[in-house]
Amino acid sequence: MNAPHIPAPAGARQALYDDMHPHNLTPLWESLHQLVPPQPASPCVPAIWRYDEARPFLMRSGEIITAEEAVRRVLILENPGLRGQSAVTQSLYAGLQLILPGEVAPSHRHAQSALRFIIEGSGAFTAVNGERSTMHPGDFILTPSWTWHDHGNEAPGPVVWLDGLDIPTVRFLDAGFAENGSAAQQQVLRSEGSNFARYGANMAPLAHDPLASPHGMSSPLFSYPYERSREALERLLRDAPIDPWDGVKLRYVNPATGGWTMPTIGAFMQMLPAGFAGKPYRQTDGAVFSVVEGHGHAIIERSERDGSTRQWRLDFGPRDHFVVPSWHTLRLHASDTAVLFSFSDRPIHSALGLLREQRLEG
Ligand code: 1HN
Repeated sequence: MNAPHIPAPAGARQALYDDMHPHNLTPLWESLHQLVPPQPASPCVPAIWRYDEARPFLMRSGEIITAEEAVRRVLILENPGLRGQSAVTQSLYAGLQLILPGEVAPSHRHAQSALRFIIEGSGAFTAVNGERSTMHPGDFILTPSWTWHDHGNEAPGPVVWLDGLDIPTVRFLDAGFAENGSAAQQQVLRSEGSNFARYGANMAPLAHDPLASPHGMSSPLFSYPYERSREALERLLRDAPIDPWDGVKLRYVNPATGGWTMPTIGAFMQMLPAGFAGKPYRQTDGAVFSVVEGHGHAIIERSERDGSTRQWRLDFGPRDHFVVPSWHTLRLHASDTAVLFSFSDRPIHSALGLLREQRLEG
């Protein structure tokens, strides 16, 4: 839809707007073109959080508040275009969480789905519905909607991870519920690794009923170790053709269905060979990237309605985070072999028939 020029309201028009305003009525024709834009015009903007800059603030937060007092000691990665909304994109939340030796982040559950991606340190754990999973850098851990979860650190050093949640989506739907556990830590009901033994070996229990799963619509496998993901990517990088847009990119799956790991958040890991200069692509799902290994840069472009283009260059290294908003063109470059974790709202776009993707030659 092109925006025809509608002059500023005057005379009888403005009088009508003023008179009906107290009756909660407003004219569609003044906002139609914003409501139905010809292409996504996100208020979300490309941004990067360099770990070297964020880490000192995180460690300072460790000196002024305990994990228990904070409930979750997290610095929110707030999109510069969405300040005050606790949002990294219009639909997603991201934060960096710190847990110090001996600390506990108490047990609770909520309608929001969460993922953890481990950034620094080893030996803390997340417990999900009575089973602990020890954290190592690069591990991907789920706490699906309405599952009990708490975190603890029995290791000698600080542990930091990236939290990804669907908070803005659940807020938009007014579907948020939450409950605190009766004790700070859940009782351990199963030995560590039992969910991996059941679902992580390309096999599944005969009796698995996805509809009766305590993980609901999410994967019953809740911890995806980095070494397994990395090994797969490294092998494909060596032995298979490299995708000109993505390098080698895989999505994390629910092994019981082959679908997404959670209904609202999709997660991915990719490896880019040294010297990779990716072709440009854009997609409707806005994505958050966490750099695991290697260095490179992202060229992000946004085409404005007046035909002009804005461009960002984000130089990244290990433990940096950056966000690529919906329908922004992304080109990835790697100077040395790079591994990138990312998550987005792709399952929502896909389920609603709204997913669009363009792979460009540029
Ligand atoms: C939450 O439960 C966690 O469990 C982290 O670690 C961040 C942000 C908002 C609401 C709940 C966690 C969160 C959160």
